[in-house]
Amino acid sequence: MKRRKFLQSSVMLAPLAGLTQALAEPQNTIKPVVISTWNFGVEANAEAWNVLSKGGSALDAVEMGAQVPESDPKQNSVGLGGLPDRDGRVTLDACIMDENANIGSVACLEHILHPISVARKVMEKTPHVMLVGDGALQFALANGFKKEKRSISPESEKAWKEWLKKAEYKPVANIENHDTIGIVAMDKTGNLSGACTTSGMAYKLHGRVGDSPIIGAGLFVDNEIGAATSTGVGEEVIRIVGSHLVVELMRQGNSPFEACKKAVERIVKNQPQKSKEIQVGFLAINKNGEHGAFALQKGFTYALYSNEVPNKLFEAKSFY
Ligand code: SD4
Repeated sequence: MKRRKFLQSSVMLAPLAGLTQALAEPQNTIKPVVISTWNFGVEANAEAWNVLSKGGSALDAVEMGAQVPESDPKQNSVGLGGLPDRDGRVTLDACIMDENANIGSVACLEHILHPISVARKVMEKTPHVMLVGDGALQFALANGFKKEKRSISPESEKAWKEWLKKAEYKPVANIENHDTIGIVAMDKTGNLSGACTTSGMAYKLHGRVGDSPIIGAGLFVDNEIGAATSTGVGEEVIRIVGSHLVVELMRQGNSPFEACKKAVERIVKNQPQKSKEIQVGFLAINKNGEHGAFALQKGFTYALYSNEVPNKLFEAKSFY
């Protein structure tokens, strides 16, 4: 990606000086590199970088990074700290994909601290790619994961009880507090992997599954081309098989920024009215380690960590 295009792709929240330096040699592949969604991406990246900077694999890096918000009980959009469904149950969705198109996924999983690691076990230990609900829990317990006694945080329970007074399902863009972590990385050897984990849309119907655990929707990796992930209203991402679309658009020669933008435009084309009220954001890297992001609404932040840009937060450009 040319420097001009890169600058178009994002508005830096940090000073521009470092960035200019970082992009002085656009021909060189930027690796290792990790990017992840939203403000908590900074902490997730730091953990992922611990792995990448020691020569570890992109797969280990994204799993470690995704575990960070999963472990945080104050994080009300990922992991067991997440807001529940309308029945008061915290149901978790996660998936992981490596450089060889190995995939693993869990959906509607309860009582488990690290759904991303269960997804990895599904990938590595089963002939399947996705386990849901009780079956996913059963598999997790059989594979050494602990059933957490408390499966909803006191704060989330309080928020749910408040919500029950009106019981209206009306997600508000960016302030609905259910941001997903999508994290994609390229390691020193040039291999790509990605992970995505969430508690999903707050106050969803019990059993609802969003884009985040669906390979191709919430996450997609093609080791020849690049990797992409998404956040926001999952139904709209599934409708366009968003992350796969972004990767295929990069295959056709689009930069990560252009690919993310075109995917967002597809959502607008499908749902011109609805797209004004909801948030969806895409984040991608290509095989050169160049990155890009684009969202429907303002306010979609993401974090980038490479040797040249040590963990900075950006705000993506948006359609509206
Ligand atoms: C979902 N994509 O369950 C997730 C939610 C999300 O920012 O990312 N919110 O649809």
